[in-house]
Amino acid sequence: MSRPDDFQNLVHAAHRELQADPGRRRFFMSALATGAAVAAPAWAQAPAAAAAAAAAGGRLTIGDAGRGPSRFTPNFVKDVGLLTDLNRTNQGGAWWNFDTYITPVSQFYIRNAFPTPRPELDKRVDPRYWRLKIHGDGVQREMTITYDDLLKMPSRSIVSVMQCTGNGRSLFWEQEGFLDEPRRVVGNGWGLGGVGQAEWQYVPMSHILDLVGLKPNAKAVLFWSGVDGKAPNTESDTGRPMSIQDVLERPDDIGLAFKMNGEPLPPDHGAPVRALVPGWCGGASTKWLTEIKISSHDFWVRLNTYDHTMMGPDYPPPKPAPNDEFRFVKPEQLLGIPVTWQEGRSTLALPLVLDRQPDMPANYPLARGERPVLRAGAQVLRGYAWAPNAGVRSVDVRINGRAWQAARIIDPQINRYTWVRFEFPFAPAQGDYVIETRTTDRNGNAQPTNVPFNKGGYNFFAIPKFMVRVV
Ligand SMILES: Nc1nc2c(c(=O)[nH]1)N[C@H]1C(S)=C(S)[C@@H](COP(=O)(O)O)O[C@H]1N2
Ligand SMILES: [Mo]
Repeated sequence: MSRPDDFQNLVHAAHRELQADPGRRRFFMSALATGAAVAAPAWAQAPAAAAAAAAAGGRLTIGDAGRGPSRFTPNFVKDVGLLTDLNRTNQGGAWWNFDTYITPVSQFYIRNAFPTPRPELDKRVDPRYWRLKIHGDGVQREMTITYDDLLKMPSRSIVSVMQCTGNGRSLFWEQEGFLDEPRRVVGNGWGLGGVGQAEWQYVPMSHILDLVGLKPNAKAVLFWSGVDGKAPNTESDTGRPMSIQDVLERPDDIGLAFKMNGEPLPPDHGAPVRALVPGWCGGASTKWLTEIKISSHDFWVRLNTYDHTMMGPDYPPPKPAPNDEFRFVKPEQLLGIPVTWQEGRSTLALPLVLDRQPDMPANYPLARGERPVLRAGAQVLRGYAWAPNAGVRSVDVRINGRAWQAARIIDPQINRYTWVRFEFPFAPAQGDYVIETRTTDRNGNAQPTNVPFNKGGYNFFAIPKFMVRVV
């Protein structure tokens, strides 16, 4: 889509100003909304609500936040204007604006440890030079494959949720009060925007394992990037192992993804090739993949020791064996139980009241402590539910602690890894309401009312409480 230069200049100028003075962000939103109404083409026009909000003093409303103006940063390749800014390397989805079954790339959260590697600065992620080394004492034939080799291999497509295990962390603060030592949760304040659903095209591990020939002693598989670091062409400590049993349980579902929603994998999401481990925390789906090591021993790396592990009194860490392989971590850093499968969860397409969390995301549609506002009268509320281990059986909602009522699920569960959308009628009078949503999976596990403390605030799969004000 071509953009008129003057509009883009306006965006860039405003963006530079914003970076110089983040306090001007709100003003910028208003200025842009007003400017856009005058001259910009339809795609660039903020919805009428945005103009109204701008006139009323600048705050974004539920409907227009997340449909904000373009925002470019050197740390990402895509325009992150539709995402909320958590910090330098993390961008959350605007879940209150989600309405599609497949999340478009422009609305898909980015969770990076470091800035996105760019092919123009780092050959290792340029498809012309990209190499994947597959080796280790658990394979019969080591190989190195190119991007063209990969494209010639048989591939499959799967629709699957990708979720950061830290999604929902805000609710550990807001609902469970884990703000102070000894039970203090730390990490990105995702709200509920650390999740999206895409169609992934991938070469299944079943094919890769046939090529290299698995030895009977194979114990673990390490998916390793090693690419994304503090600066281009440095080595990073990012990768994630899984046991060979975990792969052999579903070798056609786990694989090497090279397309997202029908297009070549975008740089911010791991181009040219990432691991895809549907149903597990997103941290297992290593982006910018360059190495697979299959060994007769276990691997310990950042993402299965002191990061992305359940740490706390309820989670005793595993004990390493003498011949295990350690990359960038020491045995004394095995602090918790690595996060794997994601439990059943649900969300409404409404922003959360964020009152207590340490850092408010920039361009969140609500100020600290503010409730979203709905109009009185009959309406339909909608949301998303997922339970990637078993699939979603049902979704219930309740208002102000009254009886649970079944919501209507509107999408088929085409495989266990997909989310489904649900809706239910809501006809409130003026006042304050708490709306709760609860997924029950096909094994009969329902979302609990709370989740015990863990230091990193992972796996918040308790029932979320959405507070609204009806006027
Ligand atoms: N190389 C690399 N792979 C990575 C990460 C990373 O920082 N570097 N982040 C992981 C985490 S924690 C998550 S949740 C997912 C996020 O994928 P997305 O940014 O495509 O949404 O990528 C995973 N793969
Ligand atoms: Mo993550």
